[in-house]
Order: sequence, then C-alpha cells, then structure tokens
Amino acid sequence: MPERPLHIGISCFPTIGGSGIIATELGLALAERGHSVYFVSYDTPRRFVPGERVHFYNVVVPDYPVFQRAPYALALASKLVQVATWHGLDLIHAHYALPHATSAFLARAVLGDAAPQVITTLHGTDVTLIGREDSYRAITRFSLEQSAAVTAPSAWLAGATRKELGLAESTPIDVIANFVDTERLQPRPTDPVQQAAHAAHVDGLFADDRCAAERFAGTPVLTHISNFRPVKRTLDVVHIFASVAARRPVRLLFIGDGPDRSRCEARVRELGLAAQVRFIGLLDHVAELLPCADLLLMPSETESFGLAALEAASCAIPAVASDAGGLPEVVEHGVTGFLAPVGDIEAFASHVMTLLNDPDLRRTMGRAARKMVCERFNLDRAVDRYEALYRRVLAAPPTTCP
Ligand code: GMT
Repeated sequence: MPERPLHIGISCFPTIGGSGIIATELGLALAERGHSVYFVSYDTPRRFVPGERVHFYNVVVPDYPVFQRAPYALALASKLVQVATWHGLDLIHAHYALPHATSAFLARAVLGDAAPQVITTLHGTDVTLIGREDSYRAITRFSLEQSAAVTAPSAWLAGATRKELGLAESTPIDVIANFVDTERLQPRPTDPVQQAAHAAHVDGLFADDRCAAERFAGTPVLTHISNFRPVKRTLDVVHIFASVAARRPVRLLFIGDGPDRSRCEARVRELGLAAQVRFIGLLDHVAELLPCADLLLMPSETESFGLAALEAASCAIPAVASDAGGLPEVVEHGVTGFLAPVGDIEAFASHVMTLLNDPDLRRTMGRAARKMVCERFNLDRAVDRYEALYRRVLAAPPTTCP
C-alpha cells in the first residue's frame, strides 16, 4: 500500500536566518512531494511561496497592558492547537527549540489523544547561546526530551547539546545536515558572454565612485553573508579584508544586515576602504549575487553548521572559515576551502592570499565544493531523510504527554 501523504505543521522564525530558510525550503519541498504543509509563525516566512498544499497561519499576540512582554509562546501553542484540530496534523516540526518545541509540547498537552507527534530540529544558538542560559536551560532540555525525535545539522551540535543541556542518553539526536537547492544555487556560468555580464554586474555595484570603480574593476571579490550579530565577528571580516587589501587590489561585498553593521561601515571608512567595500543589505535570495564572488569569509565565533558556506560551495566558491563548531563538517580544510583559528586575522588573510594568488587552486577548490554539496548536502537527500524520520516516528507506538 502506498504511504499516505502527511499533514505537517512547521513552526519556525520567519526571518532570513538559517533556521527560517531551512524550515521554509524543507516545507516547500515536502509539499512538492504531496504532503500538506502548514507554516505557523508571527509573520510569513521570507522565502514562503503560497501554493497547492502550502499554507500559512499567523500567530497573533494581542496587546494587553498588564503583559509587559507579550507571551508569544502561549499564542503559538494555541495556534498550533487550532491548526492541528482543523487539519488533522500528523506531526509538528519545530525549528529552533525556543520557543517552538515548548509551544508544541503545550499544544500536545492540550490535544491529548489526538495530539500530533513533535519533531524538534535544533539550529545552534537555541542551545549554544540562549537555550543554555539559566532562564531557559531546564525548559529547553525538557522540551527536547518530550519531542518524539530531535535532529541537529551537525555532529558537533548534537554533542554540544548533550553536554550543554545535560540531555538524557534516552533522547537520541539524529544528525540531518542542512542542505541547499543545487539547481537554484549554481556556479558562475562558463559561457564568456554570461561571464562578462556577471563581471559587469559586480562592477556596477561599485560604479558610484568613478575613479575607484575604474581602479578596482575586474579585481577579485570577497563576500560575507550574515545577520551581523556579534557571533559572526563581522569586524574580523573588515580587518581580514584590510590586511589583504594592503597587499593587493581586491573588493568586498557584505550581504545581510543586523546589529554590528554600522560599526563595520564606520570601520571600513576609518580604514579608507569605502571605495572597495559595498554593503548590499538583506537579500531574500542570494542566487544572483553569490556566484559573482570569488571567495566567502566566515570568521564566526561559532556556527552549528554555517549555511552560507554551503550556499557558497553550491556556487563553487571556496570558503575561508573559522575552525569552530560544525564548520569543519561543511568546509573541508585544504579541499573545499580553508579553516583558521577564531580571531586570527593574519591566518585568515594568509589563506585568502593563497586563494587569490592561485586562480587554479580557487577553481579546483570551487569544483570540489560544488561536488561535495551535490553529493552530500543536496535538497532531495535531506528531504528523504526527514521523510524517513517522520515515518519512523509515526510508526512507533505513540508517546503520551506526562
Ligand atoms: O547564525 C545565526 O545567527 C542564525 C541562526 C538561525 O537561527 O537562523 O543560524 C543557526 O542556524 C543555521 C541553520 O541551521 C546554521 O547554519 C547556523 O550555523 C546557526 N548559527 C549558529 O550556530 C551561530
């Protein structure tokens, strides 16, 4: 008998961060495979595309003066109860433990016997930064232990979660790596006409300063993509760039936005590098711009995974990244890019110089990166793994709420 399509609730953050991207792209791919998917969040996820079998439910948190801080987790739990009841959800897939796994647990408690199973996918900072705080640690651990299955995008995060939260051995963590759509994120075209169009596109981004534009036209482009939070160490990006720019002509594209952006802009100006650096701001999709870059810089303090490095790899762009967290599972040192100790500006700059001075090495590493993504981190493979996990959870004897 063919397996029936499932009704899947996905709760996630709607912002452009990696957890929202993974949740949204997974949901859209599941709908393509015939499942019905119900996104539940406080806003439409950035990459959401309405369509057959794809739905969105908005979580409304009413204003009430007694609440100094509106209890989003409760409103989310109530919305999950509603959506589960209206659509007969088989499971709720919570992306980012806090508050999604906790709200899903609450919804299950309300629904009793009819409750869907809960699968929680950890994304990193939900454990390594916020989930381990005293204010949240016990509830994060409890919510994971109450999930029918827990996944993490890297073996590193699975280990860190067990250690940081003291998670019981009886709660296994499946490692399901993050993924990219390798069809959409393609390497730069090899056709000379399209290549020239790409080069012109990049030069156009720097065209506002005519003298500088002429001086730096055609020079290599480094890129950094992030939400500019302190964990991304965006000032390191500026300093690595400055070190390289002191030795050779080069340009830098910052993609994204967040708290540290204006400090970076100010530092770029102080260092006299404004003509060579552009801040593009937030982009929903990087597929158009990313292939124009020659190299990705990711000097983060830590990353559970480092989705931007995977997106770059899909475009055959090597990364120079921190030797921290799950990054060594995404960037293979000396094969698809280089790893350097966190905060070691000169080590980063020296790897960048090696790549910029050797176009053949850059191409070889780019090809290896693309191959790695196509073989190990492609969308279909990840969706297969999540579907298998859903079936496994649903085939197991139902767990009941305490
Ligand atoms: O890195 C961020 O600040 C965003 C965060 C998120 O919640 O979207 O990213 C985390 O999840 C991504 C998707 O799984 C991972 O690729 C990032 O490495 C992870 N960030 C950290 O661990 C710092």
